[in-house]
Amino acid sequence: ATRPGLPDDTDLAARARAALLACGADEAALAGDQPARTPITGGELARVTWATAAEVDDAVGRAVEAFATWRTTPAPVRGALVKRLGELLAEHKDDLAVLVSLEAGKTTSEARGEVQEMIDICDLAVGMSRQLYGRTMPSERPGHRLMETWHPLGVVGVISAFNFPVAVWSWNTAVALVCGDPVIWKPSEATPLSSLGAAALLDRAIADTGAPQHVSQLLLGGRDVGEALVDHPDVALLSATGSTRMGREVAPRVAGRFGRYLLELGGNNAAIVAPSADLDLAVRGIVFAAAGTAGQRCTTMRRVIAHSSVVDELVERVAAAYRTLAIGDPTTDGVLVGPLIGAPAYETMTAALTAATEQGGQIVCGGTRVLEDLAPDAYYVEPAVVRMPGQTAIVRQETFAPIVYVLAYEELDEAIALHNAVPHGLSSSIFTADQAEAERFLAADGSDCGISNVNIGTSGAEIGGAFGGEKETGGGRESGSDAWKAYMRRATNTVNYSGELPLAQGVEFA
Ligand code: UN1
Repeated sequence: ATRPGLPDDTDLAARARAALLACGADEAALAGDQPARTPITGGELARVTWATAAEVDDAVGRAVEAFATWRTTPAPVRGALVKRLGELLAEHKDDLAVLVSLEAGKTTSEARGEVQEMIDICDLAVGMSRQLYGRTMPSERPGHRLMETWHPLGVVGVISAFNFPVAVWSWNTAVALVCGDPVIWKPSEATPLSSLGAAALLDRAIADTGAPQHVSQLLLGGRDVGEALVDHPDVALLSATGSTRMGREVAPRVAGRFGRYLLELGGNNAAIVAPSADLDLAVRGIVFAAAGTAGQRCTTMRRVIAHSSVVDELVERVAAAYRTLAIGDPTTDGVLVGPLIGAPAYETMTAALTAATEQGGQIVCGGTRVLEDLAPDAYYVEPAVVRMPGQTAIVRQETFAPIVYVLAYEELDEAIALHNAVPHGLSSSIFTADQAEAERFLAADGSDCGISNVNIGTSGAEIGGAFGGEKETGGGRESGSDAWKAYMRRATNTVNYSGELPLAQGVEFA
């Protein structure tokens, strides 16, 4: 049925199919029995085939075989594959963005931004393919050279979440590939078509550059497939993005087999708004970071800690901006807030708002479900602003929905203490015109997060820096800077060209 204000399911399914085929995905991939849904209406887009846990072993076997060739392929030649992937992503930016919008519910601009992030990491990884530097250090022995070499690590398993259905895979994959590692990808159950589209582009790049076919494999499937990757002894690095609860299960299982893991878990990201802050800037930064992506980024701003001299005005202005946000079909021009991913997300949000009220909070605006009459199976909500009397239990928790809690402070020390008094440590920011305050926030006794910003919000990090966080965020780092080291193994080499055999530390053995 046609729903005024929301597209109909047949139209969405047709758009998904066209985008997927344009990316080069095989039509046979759509002949499965597992429904792929869109949060825009709750309707079905297509049916896909899931792998079973038993197939994971075969996939890992194929990846191990590909590794034998790939690890000795010169890194700049590996870079050529990633360069081709970047070109194809640029060519099919809109196709892939359509799939991301339809499956994750992102606005067209945000979905294109996600694909741009993929193109960016490809560019960075191509450059890295001619770097991957080891160091040389002075040996204490004459006629000796001491150095380190970075070698490919092995098979990388990537488990990704619905909210960045393709970018997170690309951060891992572009870097892993130049580092010489084959990748097996288990995406979120909620976003199979986006992953089929992205994987099809990489398959094309592999064919175009003559790289080994199985340096990239996609396994759609449920929890059992993810678990089989976690437990497989030949998966050298398991990179997982998702909830802290998931990470708590994954980490000990991978560590138990002495595998490596890289975790990108939740966040309870906050901004401190100081008395000197430019409030225009702060309001815009807060609205994008708190309400954008319908509050479903791991970097979403979930707390604002504002000085008592500005908190009332700030809340008023943020609430006024919230009331103008267009909520609805994220593929329509002008809409800024799309749907939540599904019913459980909506229930969690409602429960959090109830708890916040019980804990003394006051809902300033938002929290109401909208468009229910048009699409009973879709979950659109007005982003909420909640004033809290203190940092109560619900405020310390991550709720993956557009709720921002506002607290007041008097002294910066108190604000920083509140800021850090949550289990997660992903992203953070301070809005201030006072340089000393900004430096204090970035210092060792300031924000305890992996990402700390000044005068911008918590979300929307660029790929050039290392991305990730501390504490219950899991400690992993992906993307830029030296995050590539997680995908390689280091060998320390001592080369003796002296013709003698002096022992280190002055040891005599004769
Ligand atoms: C995520 O939400 O899982 O910093 C990743 C950002 C994006 C990545 C978010 N570049 O908001």
